[in-house]
Amino acid sequence: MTDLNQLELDLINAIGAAETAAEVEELRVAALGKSGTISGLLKGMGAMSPEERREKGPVINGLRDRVQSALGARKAELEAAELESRLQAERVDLSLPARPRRKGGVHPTMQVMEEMISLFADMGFAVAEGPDVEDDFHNFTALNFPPKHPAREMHDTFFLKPDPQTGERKVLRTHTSPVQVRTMMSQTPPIRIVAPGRTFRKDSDATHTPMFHQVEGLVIDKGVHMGHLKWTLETFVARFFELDGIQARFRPHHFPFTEPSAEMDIRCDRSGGTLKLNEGDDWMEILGCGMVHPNVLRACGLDPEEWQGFAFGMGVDRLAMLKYGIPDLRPMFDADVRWLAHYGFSPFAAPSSAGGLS
Ligand code: 2U9
Repeated sequence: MTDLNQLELDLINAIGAAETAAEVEELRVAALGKSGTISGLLKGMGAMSPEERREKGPVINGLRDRVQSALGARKAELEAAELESRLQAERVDLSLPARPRRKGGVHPTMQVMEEMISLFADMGFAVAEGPDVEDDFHNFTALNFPPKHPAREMHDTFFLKPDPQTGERKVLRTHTSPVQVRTMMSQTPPIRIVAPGRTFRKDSDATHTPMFHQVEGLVIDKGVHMGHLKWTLETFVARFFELDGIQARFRPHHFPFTEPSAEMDIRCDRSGGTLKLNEGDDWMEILGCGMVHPNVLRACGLDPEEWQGFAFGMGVDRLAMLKYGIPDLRPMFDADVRWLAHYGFSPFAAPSSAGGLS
């Protein structure tokens, strides 16, 4: 029995000292494998007398059980340690910033449109939208375009095929003004909206594309006058160009839908190849505006004796080019990712009154 005690002690010590799962396996084979020491003892029980087997059997079986469980425990211990060290070694540090992979970006037109919306939203304007395909009434008639006005001509406007039943020819809207017409006809004043969107005209040269973007605005209320228009537009333009103030002039103009109408210019200096705002003796046209024509108010169901309004419109693409120094209009809509990678904005730089414009 002392031999068995010694054998158990040696085995338990060896198992405790094993450093790898492979060493534990070697010890298992040496003790419990086919020709292992303990297996030999178990086999020897066959040749024992029943009395001897009754005496030694439980001792040998006990030895086998204890060695077996020591082997299992050590194996589990080593496996857990190995797993822990692998987990440490293979840990992914999720706190590292993602590698920049900017191929595209937000188009400058859309960035500037968002900037404009954000600035007008701060002044209490809501955003209104409408369809790209319009009828003659909303695009022209309600806006006081006389029947023979040149803007209605085939060479200025994209007409769709006539409706086979009615003969009506829809148009691709030539401005976003039909959105304001629809708003006036469906809501009761006071109204304060901006209408951003795509517009279409048969124009294609160095400074015109057949599809372009506008933001138009409309305010309808009681007692609205040109002072309101002037403050709103001067404040907007100064904030848009991120200046403390701007020097503006309102040049008389003509639009069918406003009376009086004006174009707003801001002081600038173009000498030396760079454009400097608020300096020099030059003027740069920024937008068009005016007081809503009484005929337009009437066409939209409002009494001009009760309600007045002002409206304005601006070309978003041109203002994007001005603000961000884009020299050529034509590549703006080529959908070339290299152009976008150069002039595009990060989607995380969305303009807001809290986060800033650009
Ligand atoms: C309604 C009443 C009035 C919208 C206006 C302009 C002046 C204007 C141009 C600027 C550059 C178009 O993109 S552009 O070529 N727009 O100058 N737009 S007032 O007036 C309206 C609109 C709707 C019911």
